[in-house]
Amino acid sequence: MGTLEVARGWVRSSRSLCVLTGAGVSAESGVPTFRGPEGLWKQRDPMSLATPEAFAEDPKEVWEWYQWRRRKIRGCAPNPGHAAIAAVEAAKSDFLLVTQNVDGLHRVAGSRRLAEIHGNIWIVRCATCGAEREEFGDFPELPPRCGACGGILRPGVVWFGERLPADVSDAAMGILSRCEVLVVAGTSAVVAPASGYAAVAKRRGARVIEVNPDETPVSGICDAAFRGKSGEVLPALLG
Ligand code: BJW
Ligand code: ZN
Repeated sequence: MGTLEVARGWVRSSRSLCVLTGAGVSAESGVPTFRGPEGLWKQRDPMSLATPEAFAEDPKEVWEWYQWRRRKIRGCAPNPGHAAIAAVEAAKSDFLLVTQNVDGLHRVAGSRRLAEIHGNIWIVRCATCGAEREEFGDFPELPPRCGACGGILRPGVVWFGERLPADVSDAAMGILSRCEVLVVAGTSAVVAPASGYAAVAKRRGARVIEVNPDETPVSGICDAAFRGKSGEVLPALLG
């Protein structure tokens, strides 16, 4: 297992770097993780709400959950982990941040070369005509309706059983097929396809570094693992 100094050297000397993030990276900003106790809303399991079936059955209830989360996230700011990722991007000619997070905090922190593989909670899309726009405010009535066709708007996120958008999925596979170093931070690594990304990079010889207070299913294939908070470890690792 590499030490922090050794892993920092891998990051520094890499020409091609990929950072894969999950909800843990936003935890220190106050955004509840998906599978942590704070993620529960009215005792409902997020796994049962983040599905097309739940939305088809009760769009108002699913939207109430999203409105609750949008309100929480609105009060949150990026933390030093987000900042460290944005800063290392500037130092690399080949770089991609692949994030499962929908909160938009990476962009607020300054990240520009990023693939939001599970979408973005501030985007709304018409379930009928597909019209899409950014909306940061609250909706007075739920579910919100499309101004163009009157259809029901949905959050611009990827639910269980839905395909990832092809452009971001291709971009992620592209960087995984060429990066020298992959840093995996703040993800439980249980949701496909991102749960397989570390193995894709590792198979072709990339160094894989994990940052997470807990072990995960990908810990076993990592070349280095740092069991701390990303807001503390990432500035030291990427700086
Ligand atoms: C810290 C920290 C700190 C704490 N610092 N770290 C069997 C049945 C049905 C489906 C499947 C199945 N097997 C596989 C599937 C596919 C399914 C899947 O993987 N399911 C598994 C749960 C079993 N995947 C999909 O359906 C995906 N699509 C797909 O596969 O399409 C294929 C297809 C082909 C052909 C036709 C159709 C489809 C889509 C997955 C979409 C996931 N969407 C969500 C919701 C997004 C919208 C929203 O937010 O509401 O994305 S689910 C949720 O999980 C969210 C997250 O991005 C994602 C990952 O979670 P993440 O980020 O890892 O967070 P947590 O909470 O799990 O972990 C936090 C971690 O942080 C922990 O490890 C902590 O230790 C750590 N931490 N504090 C650092 N300070
Ligand atoms: Zn419409």
